[in-house]
Amino acid sequence: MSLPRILVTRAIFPDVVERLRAHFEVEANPEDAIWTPAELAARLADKDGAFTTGSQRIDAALLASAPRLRIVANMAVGYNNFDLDAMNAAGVQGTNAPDVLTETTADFGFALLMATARRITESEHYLRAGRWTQWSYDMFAGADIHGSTLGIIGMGRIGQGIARRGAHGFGMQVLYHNRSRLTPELEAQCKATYRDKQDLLRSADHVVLVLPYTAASHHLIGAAELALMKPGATLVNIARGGIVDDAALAQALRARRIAAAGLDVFEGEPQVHPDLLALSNVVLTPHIASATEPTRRAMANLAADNLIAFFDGRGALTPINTPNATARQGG
Ligand code: 8YV
Repeated sequence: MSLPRILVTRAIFPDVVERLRAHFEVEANPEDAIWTPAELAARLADKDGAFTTGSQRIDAALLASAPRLRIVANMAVGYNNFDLDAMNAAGVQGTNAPDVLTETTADFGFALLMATARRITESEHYLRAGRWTQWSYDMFAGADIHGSTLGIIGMGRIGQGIARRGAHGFGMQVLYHNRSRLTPELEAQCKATYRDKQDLLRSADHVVLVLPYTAASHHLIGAAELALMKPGATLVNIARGGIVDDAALAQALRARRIAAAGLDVFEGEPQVHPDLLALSNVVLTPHIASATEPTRRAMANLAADNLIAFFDGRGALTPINTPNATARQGG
């Protein structure tokens, strides 16, 4: 019996590719070529499954050219690269990689908040440029973290991790906004209080975005929302580009409407809005919130485990949709 055929769309850990080769006929991408949608479609034409890394768009057009495809496993917790309606209609299972990256990503959210509020990268650039000649009382004075008010928009697992760090580690008052309220037990664990979005934006010294990117969260933070924030406030986005209107943010930062921003994700990344690049009161990182070796390895293994379990007939481990069972043979 021939093995299912799997496409691995980006270079990943070689040992994870080897694990896949024990179960599947694998076409990998060790050179890490960035395929156009047409090249991806051509490679998927004879594949039964795919391993994606969060940036390959899986939509109706692509699915139409991949008649055998039954599962796409995303090595990412976010799956805004998937058109779930199209995948459901086509009978294609999608999976993501939750849980294994929660604490690492929450660590990074906190690191980015601290770097931004305490002006760490800005002051390092100053030092490296040889501009540090003497101490002065207000040199790189930033905003306090301890004892301040932290507003978290998006209170899933990562948001809760940031809340726990803020409340228990830094004595912050934690406010959150989410589509649904946490249970009283979780609110108590996170020491977090629910607020509506406007109230949270007005009250928080630091706002961290950790929500999924959907049509409803597109430009959730634009000029009107930035205008509600405190003049000394910090904004951190570790969720997805597109949740923040980057042009409006650059304008607010330039006008010192808010003090600073820390951004790990961008609209149209890896392109970054040129107005953001020109500002000193923003910390910019290249989408690395989950980037530690053990976490990226765990994410890759979870995506691989999803493919293995699915083709073993055990079902996907972390499914994110309910595909139409009759759309594809055996689907
Ligand atoms: C990924 C992420 O590194 O998991 C996510 O949703 O944003 C990151 O952890 C990125 O999507 C590429 O895999």
